[in-house]
Amino acid sequence: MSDSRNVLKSGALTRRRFLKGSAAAAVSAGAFASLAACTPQGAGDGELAATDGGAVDGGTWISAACWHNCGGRCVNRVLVKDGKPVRQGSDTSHEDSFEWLQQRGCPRGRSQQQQCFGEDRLKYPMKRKSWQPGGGEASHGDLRGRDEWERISWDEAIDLIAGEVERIYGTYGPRAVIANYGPGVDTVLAKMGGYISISDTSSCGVYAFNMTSLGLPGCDLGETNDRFDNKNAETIVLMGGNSAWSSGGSTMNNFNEAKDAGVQFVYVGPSYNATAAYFDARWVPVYPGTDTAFLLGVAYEMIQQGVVDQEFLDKYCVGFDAAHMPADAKLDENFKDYLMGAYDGTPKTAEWASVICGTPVDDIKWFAETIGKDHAVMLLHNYALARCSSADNVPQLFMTVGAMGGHMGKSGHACGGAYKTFAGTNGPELAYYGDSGGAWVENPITDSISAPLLWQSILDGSFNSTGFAYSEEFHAQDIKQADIKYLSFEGSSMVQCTPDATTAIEAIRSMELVTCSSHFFNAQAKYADIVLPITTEWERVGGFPGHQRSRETVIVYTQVTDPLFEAKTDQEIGMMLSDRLGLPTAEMWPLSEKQQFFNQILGAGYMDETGEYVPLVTVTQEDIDQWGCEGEPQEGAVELAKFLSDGCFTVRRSEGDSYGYIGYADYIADPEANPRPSASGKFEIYCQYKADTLNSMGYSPDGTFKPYPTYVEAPEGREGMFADRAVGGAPSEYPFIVYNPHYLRRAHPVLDNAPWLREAWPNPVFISATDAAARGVADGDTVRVYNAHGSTLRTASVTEILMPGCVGLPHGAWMDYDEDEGVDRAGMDNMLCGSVTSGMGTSGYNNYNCNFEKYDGEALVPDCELPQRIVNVG
Ligand SMILES: Nc1nc2c(c(=O)[nH]1)N[C@H]1C(S)=C(S)[C@@H](COP(=O)(O)OP(=O)(O)OC[C@H]3O[C@@H](n4cnc5c(=O)[nH]c(N)nc54)[C@H](O)[C@@H]3O)O[C@H]1N2
Ligand SMILES: Nc1nc2c(c(=O)[nH]1)N[C@H]1C(S)=C(S)[C@@H](COP(=O)(O)OP(=O)(O)OC[C@H]3O[C@@H](n4cnc5c(=O)[nH]c(N)nc54)[C@H](O)[C@@H]3O)O[C@H]1N2
Ligand code: SF4
Ligand SMILES: [Mo]
Repeated sequence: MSDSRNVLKSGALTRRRFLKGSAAAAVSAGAFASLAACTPQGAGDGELAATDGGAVDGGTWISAACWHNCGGRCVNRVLVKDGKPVRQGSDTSHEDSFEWLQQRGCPRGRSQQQQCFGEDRLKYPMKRKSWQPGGGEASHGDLRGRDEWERISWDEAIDLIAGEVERIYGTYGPRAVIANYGPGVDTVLAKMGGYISISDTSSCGVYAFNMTSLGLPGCDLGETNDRFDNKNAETIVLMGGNSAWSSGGSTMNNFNEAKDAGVQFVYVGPSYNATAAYFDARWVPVYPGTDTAFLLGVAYEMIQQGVVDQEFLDKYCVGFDAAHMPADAKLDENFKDYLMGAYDGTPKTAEWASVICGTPVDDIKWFAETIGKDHAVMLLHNYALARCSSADNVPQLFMTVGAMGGHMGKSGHACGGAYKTFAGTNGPELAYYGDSGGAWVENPITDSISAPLLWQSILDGSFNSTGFAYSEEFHAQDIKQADIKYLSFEGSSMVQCTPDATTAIEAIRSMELVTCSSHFFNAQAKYADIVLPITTEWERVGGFPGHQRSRETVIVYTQVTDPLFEAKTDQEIGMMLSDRLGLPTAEMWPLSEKQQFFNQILGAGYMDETGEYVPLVTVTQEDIDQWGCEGEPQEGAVELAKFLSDGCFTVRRSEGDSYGYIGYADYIADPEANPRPSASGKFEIYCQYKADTLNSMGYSPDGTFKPYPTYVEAPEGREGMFADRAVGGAPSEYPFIVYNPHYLRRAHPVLDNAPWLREAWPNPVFISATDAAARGVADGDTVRVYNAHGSTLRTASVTEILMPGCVGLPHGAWMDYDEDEGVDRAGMDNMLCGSVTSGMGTSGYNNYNCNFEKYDGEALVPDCELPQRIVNVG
């Protein structure tokens, strides 16, 4: 809430009138977030003007996609009249209650019409004017990002790409290509011999490591409790995270019973954000990237206060103390003795921790007592703390502290991930959709580049290939050569979302070919040579949003309009390119998009009260004939037409129903019969695999990681705030830690261009009142935020709810780089994240250092007053 307050304070809302009928409380925390009706540049008259709140006669409500990677996965519905959207709404399939939650959308979802029908949609295939096929000089690579564009036909576009793909694969081979598992062009590239891909720890940060080696489930999702159990806790700790801003949908509602029951909430992180405020949480401040120091102080104090559940540790864990070591231990050291200072002479006291993490000593001691063995506590972590350099010990230490309190496998207790749609509930999926039956072309090349080193590796001509984040296979440093000539941007925002934007521009300019399929002239398109316009999901046959979804709901969407202008689907593009290259197109895409969707519907199911999975949708022979698809009629819980019109099916819950779930209950009940997936079958507070693997990968000096969790300094981070890295001494050149909250205006960069959202959320940089005063910066001033990696401009939002020493630069703003001045004007986060990594090749977005100053150039105008990026090519 408080972050929103600053948005209000920055003054932009005063100019607005609010849209009648938009859901002001759609961000589930009831943040001030609202959909503003001001029509700045580019919102246009025409179709969109019809949504200004007036009455509508007639029209039909249909379900529509909200498909981007915000994690919300909400129901989105559109009132369509004469083929145009005139209203947007959300879940009306049933009345909302805690038992039967609606999956309501947020203002981003309700602005999707500005994606589909946006004036800035890419309409035709385009070619960068100076680029010519053939490589070398003909590419005029240095003009990428500043060239003019010309319209070309689909035939020309496919001919040009096919010719270049043949030339590049023929001359240099597949190792000259980087792509990222996109569904069309990248599928063709996989068939041509493959490409080097990217290993990115992205969302889950260091939890993208092999968590099973510690005894945790993959990424530590899935072993907290069902939401009906939250009220049984005395205390719920939220470590990092901000569901109110960045989970959307209904996840905050999972805690409503607990909130009403008076459960105490505690928020641990650098800002007292909207989520903390919603729960009236006690704030325990920590600097970004220093959670291990904080938790070590907590662990030490738990021992001092005698609140450790020794019995739990002895029975379910290895490595806490010398008497309980795993069989494969090579080092005669254990966690407890490390805490006591046996190996480095430094006991990890609250006082020791406080210097590093900035948490007051009394807060650390209070926290240790609060989460002790005599209390019912849910320790729920988000992943912001894991998206930090050198945070690789976070998962093991969080688990250790949970085990010290005995907080696993019991009602009212939990220890694990709370993120996106898993925030506040867990257990087996109760509703799901079926398999599409589509084919998958394997990329035969298994080498990958660590995302934070991507652009530098391209320039260096070599990279370290150590396995894939989110897999269970990691290996030792393995330096490979690569002379990259072709970059394919399809379905990911590589330029925007990968660290080191200034190096990205240089690396991209060294290519012979860059292709991009996109809806808009975003950073990927801007720096490409050939741009292919793709349909939005509103122009496709319908589908199910991927990514994580609520355990109780399956969401579906239908087609809103025919494809606009010359946009095509990824599959259509892939098939055209494949045909032109003489590849076996029918093998690669054996099914139509419609049949794939139909298969997903037929395969959809839900869990009935007896625990059986049964078909969800009733499909008749008439339906099958009408769709013109293959399939057998079936009986389900809901008729096809109703399912598609509702946009979802949600399982109705009740207190004490058969769908309840307590994480780790089976292991706690019988550890021998239900071992954890680690080498010892237990929670490994000493994990040999962890240390051996991390130390061998070559991103941190060998020996950095112990088999038990310790505090590891980050390359920048807390120590980087000080000259000579001496904490508490003189400030360094970059004396702040910058972190990147995921922001309400957009999902990553997607929707950053939507006029209503630009108007509603101005995208400031958050600066603490203390630091602002010290630098003479007032709320609303334009500031330059900079470090050794880059420089960006934003309007300051000066706030009391951010720890001094921290700067919050929202994630995902569309890069607007002024090459003459060497400064980005959009507040793009990856300007300040450099080619820095550690541990597992981690993308450590949240603990870079920076500085800021009042900007002496022209003040920024609000983003919503800037013209939209429209390329006029005829
Ligand atoms: N500095 C910094 N960087 C970060 C983060 C941070 O906090 N700070 N966060 C990180 C995190 S957690 C994540 S998950 C990543 C996300 O990084 P990405 O996954 O790269 O980001 P998205 O924008 O979701 O990428 C989707 C892209 O596909 C396009 N698209 C949408 N639909 C379609 C379609 O049907 N077909 C095609 N071809 N394209 C489509 C969208 O326009 C968009 O460009 O960013 C990471 N980067
Ligand atoms: N609106 C919107 N929603 C999104 C997205 C989006 O781009 N926009 N992206 C989606 C994706 S892919 C992801 S991964 C999620 C990310 O969702 P979250 O992980 O919740 O993301 P953040 O917004 O980075 O972090 C939230 C809070 O964590 C705290 N924090 C930051 N660094 C640290 C740290 O080092 N330690 C501790 N203890 N706290 C810290 C800060 O208080 C911050 O407000 O959001 C998803 N939802
Ligand atoms: S939270 Fe995400 S999925 Fe839900 S309506 Fe908003 S943008 Fe769409
Ligand atoms: Mo993410």
